[in-house]
Amino acid sequence: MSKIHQQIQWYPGHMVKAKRAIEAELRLVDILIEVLDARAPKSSRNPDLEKMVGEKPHILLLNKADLADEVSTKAWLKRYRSDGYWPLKTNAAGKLGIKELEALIKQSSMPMQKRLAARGRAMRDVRAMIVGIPNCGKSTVINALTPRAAAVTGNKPGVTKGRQWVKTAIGLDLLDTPGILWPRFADYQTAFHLAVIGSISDTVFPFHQVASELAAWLIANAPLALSQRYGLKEIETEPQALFEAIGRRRGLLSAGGVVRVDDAAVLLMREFRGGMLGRFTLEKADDANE
Ligand SMILES: Nc1nc2c(ncn2[C@@H]2O[C@H](COP(=O)(O)OP(=O)(O)OP(=O)(O)O)[C@@H](O)[C@H]2O)c(=O)[nH]1
Ligand SMILES: [Mg+2]
Repeated sequence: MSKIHQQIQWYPGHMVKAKRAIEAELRLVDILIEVLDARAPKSSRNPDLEKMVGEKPHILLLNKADLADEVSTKAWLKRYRSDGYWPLKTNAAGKLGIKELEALIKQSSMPMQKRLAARGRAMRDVRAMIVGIPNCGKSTVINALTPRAAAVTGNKPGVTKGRQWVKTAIGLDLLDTPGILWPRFADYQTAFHLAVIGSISDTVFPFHQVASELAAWLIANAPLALSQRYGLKEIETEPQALFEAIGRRRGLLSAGGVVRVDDAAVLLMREFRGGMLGRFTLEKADDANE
């Protein structure tokens, strides 16, 4: 844990730079679209943005909603709506919620258009920027909003390096920006959640530690899903014992018949991330008081 804290210390300088860039870009746009990961709606949000956005509409996309628990997603939408945001759930990869997003962009930018009209000026394309932590689906959202594949996607943090404007068919100009990291990253639980959803690389939060934390979380919160997925009659109470049980069930054995625990950990993580154990949200909306 202390090692992780040390490594996390490395990020603030990085963050300050990203923050300045976003501040400058925010001046160019009418609305902000912040992409969250619906599995961690609190940890994947950047609290600094709130002040930076000012009066501009701030859309919060609970993306990857297909992997999150539906009841939790509903609770988060309600909470964020009551906090004054424009929240919406999406599954950008499956192109679900995109029509709703287009409607929300139009709706939230109406006051801006009305102000233009009041000054005798014509309606113009809405300018928006998409921000979010690494791997939350920013490029996929942009692709879903544009007729042709316009932004490069990839399932590892930090794929988008450059910056580009993307024109859409619905009178919207989008600015694609690189993902930014949560400044309260120094909080262990936040770092763990971000690591599980694939926003923090293994060099910052060692894989075996993330897998152990995830195993502990599943043992406490979803024992039934574990027993169903891996055909376990009893659920172990320790992560290492759980990896052994999973490894044995899946035949992950070395030549001497010893369970390959590390491979079992990789399997659990991959299957969790792929939604094979079910749909889970790591954070509860009513715990979100800051
Ligand atoms: N299941 C699911 N996967 C998604 C969804 N949206 C995006 N993905 C996947 O998540 C991965 C990351 O998506 P990207 O669009 O590249 O994410 P990004 O935020 O642009 O990532 P960086 O540019 O690296 O910061 C890809 O494998 C996508 O296919 C979604 O709604 N549901
Ligand atoms: Mg990207």
